[in-house]
Amino acid sequence: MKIPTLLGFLVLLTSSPMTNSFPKQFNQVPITEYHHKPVAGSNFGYLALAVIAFSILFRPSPTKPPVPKCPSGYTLYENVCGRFCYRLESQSCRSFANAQAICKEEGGDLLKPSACSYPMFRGLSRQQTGNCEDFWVGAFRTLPALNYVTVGGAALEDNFQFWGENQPSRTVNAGRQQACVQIDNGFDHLLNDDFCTDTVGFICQTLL
Ligand SMILES: [Ca+2]
Ligand SMILES: [Ca+2]
Repeated sequence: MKIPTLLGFLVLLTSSPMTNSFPKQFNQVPITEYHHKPVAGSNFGYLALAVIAFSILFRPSPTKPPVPKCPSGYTLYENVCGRFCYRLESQSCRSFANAQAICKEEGGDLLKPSACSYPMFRGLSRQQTGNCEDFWVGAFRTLPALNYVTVGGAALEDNFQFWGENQPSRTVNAGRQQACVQIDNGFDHLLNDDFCTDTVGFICQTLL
């Protein structure tokens, strides 16, 4: 219903009643009495109708889902690959353990590697011009085990397609001691297992 139409309807409802107050024996009622004679109960009914009409017109719109809110310094990541918040640190380079501790203090953990979202984070890492060129992500192995696991405890597939050339190097000489995974500038921003004590950048992730 259009606003002018509704307002007209409401004015009609809340004005002095006419139909119910029309005397059955019109000729027997003085003009002055006709104009001022109240009719018990009719105004209350009209008021109730007006309230109903207002409640229909001004009823609250359906509640919209709350806008996701990321922690300060974090950016919302949202597409078919997932929905979470992330923060890439490129100024303050840290060891794997220190980087993970910072992410946990901020309510999350290091970014869990995902084949679906990796291209975006690879591109983001490539754009960085800060102090740190490589970036820890949430995958590691506990020596002397050879299998990498993610921060969620799930296995990082050996066929993860974003390992750098000849990586992981866990079975090759010095590579045996490389147990933490990073996006490595030296490998075209693909994954490399490196020494956990190296100080590099890192990517934190918090779930919504
Ligand atoms: Ca490196
Ligand atoms: Ca390596």
